[in-house]
Amino acid sequence: MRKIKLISVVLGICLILGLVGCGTTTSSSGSSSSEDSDSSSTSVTLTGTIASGTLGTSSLNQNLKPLAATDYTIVVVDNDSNKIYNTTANAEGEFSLDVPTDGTYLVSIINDGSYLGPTVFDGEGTEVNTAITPSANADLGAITVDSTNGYAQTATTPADVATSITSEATNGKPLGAGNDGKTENSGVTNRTDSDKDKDGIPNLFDADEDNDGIRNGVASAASSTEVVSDYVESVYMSSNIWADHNTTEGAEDLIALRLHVVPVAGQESMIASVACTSVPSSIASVATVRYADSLGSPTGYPAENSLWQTASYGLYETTTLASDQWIISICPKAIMNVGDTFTIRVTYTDATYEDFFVTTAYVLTDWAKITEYNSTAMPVEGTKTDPVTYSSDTLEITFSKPLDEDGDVLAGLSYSVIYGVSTLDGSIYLVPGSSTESSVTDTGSDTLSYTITTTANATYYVTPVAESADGQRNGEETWFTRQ
Ligand SMILES: [Ca+2]
Ligand SMILES: [Ca+2]
Ligand SMILES: [Ca+2]
Repeated sequence: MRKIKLISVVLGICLILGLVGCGTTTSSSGSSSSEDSDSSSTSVTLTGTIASGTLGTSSLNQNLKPLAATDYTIVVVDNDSNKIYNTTANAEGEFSLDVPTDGTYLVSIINDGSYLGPTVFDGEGTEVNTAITPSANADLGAITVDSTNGYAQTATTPADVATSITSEATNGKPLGAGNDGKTENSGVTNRTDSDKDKDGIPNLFDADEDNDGIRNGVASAASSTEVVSDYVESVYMSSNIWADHNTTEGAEDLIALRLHVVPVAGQESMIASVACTSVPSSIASVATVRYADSLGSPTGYPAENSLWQTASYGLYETTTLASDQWIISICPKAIMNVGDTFTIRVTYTDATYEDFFVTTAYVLTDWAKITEYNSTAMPVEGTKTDPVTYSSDTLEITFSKPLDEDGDVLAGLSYSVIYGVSTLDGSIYLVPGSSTESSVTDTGSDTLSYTITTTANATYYVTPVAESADGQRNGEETWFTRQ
């Protein structure tokens, strides 16, 4: 009897807003649980060797060489249950992973905190096979990983290739390879598989799992948000950006990115510790710890502004929230990328653990900002120390939408405007303790407008807000004084 550890993954998407963020956050999925299984009858062992090379050439094997680098993680998704199994290759690129017999599995590679791509087992041209159904121990042999093209391929076709699980491809390259699945492909009919839009990228890591042009988590929760675990209810990322008008800081310095691990109610005491075993290389050495009262006074929380790396990328149990969770809030301090992936390990009191993955589905590079008021371009004035002055009865604001990593409007967000009368504290106008938030219908235009009825001799706090389904909010805070 061997113990098989199922691992769960979560895909997050991060969000972030723009921040660089990420984009989405999300959460995840996954599965898992630590269960005892009789490996002799219910599991098979997958082995193989990760090697670097260039795919899509006739001399596939000529460039093969074992990867000396560690931190290549092999993530196997069960196409029926979406359960996740993972392991990390050794310095020679070798890996071994036990999975239940006769499951159908998609195999992905993560390297250095970023989703690298799926594995192709057979096929060429416009359709390739991206899954295996091993009925016995299977040596997948050399798996060439092409980080430039964003996918991997076995040197030979495994005997147990799942011929029914295919991905649309171009010259043998899955359509989602190299773009984290975010490219919208025409002529695709979705299915119910773990790669529902047939671009080769498992839903768990696909920035747009249903190929509708809207990133995971923006308009609705990703399918991978549900975690299957005896002890963990959900794992997700959240973020927001509240920017000062005319700030010179970039999104990477403004974003507040939180990772959350929520235990199953009543199972809190089973969790011994939570920490990331892998974080995106873009932020690993520079991200700093944020603090806010809303974090719930976590036990042992690191010092504000300290490097998260110094705290070994830990998450901390809250003590004052309605229900406890493990949490960390960070400032990325560097631009993140779509596909950036956090591996979050939850270690239990019996020393077993489960891993969950949270992946960035979009990165915000701009946030909701007022561009005009009463048909006048927004000036440099408008800050808490220097409000814009106007004299009409109403204040009509026009605001821009957040942009993604490609400089395009991030589709699918919902919009609102927060406003309220601000009071002066010394030389600074405050964010009002009581305010109104009104939704704004998205007309489809690049900018949206909203009109506020105002009274004379009052100063207003006005912030346009862009919000995603998974709770990311961002906007620029401005102040207006009606004379
Ligand atoms: Ca996709
Ligand atoms: Ca996909
Ligand atoms: Ca979508």
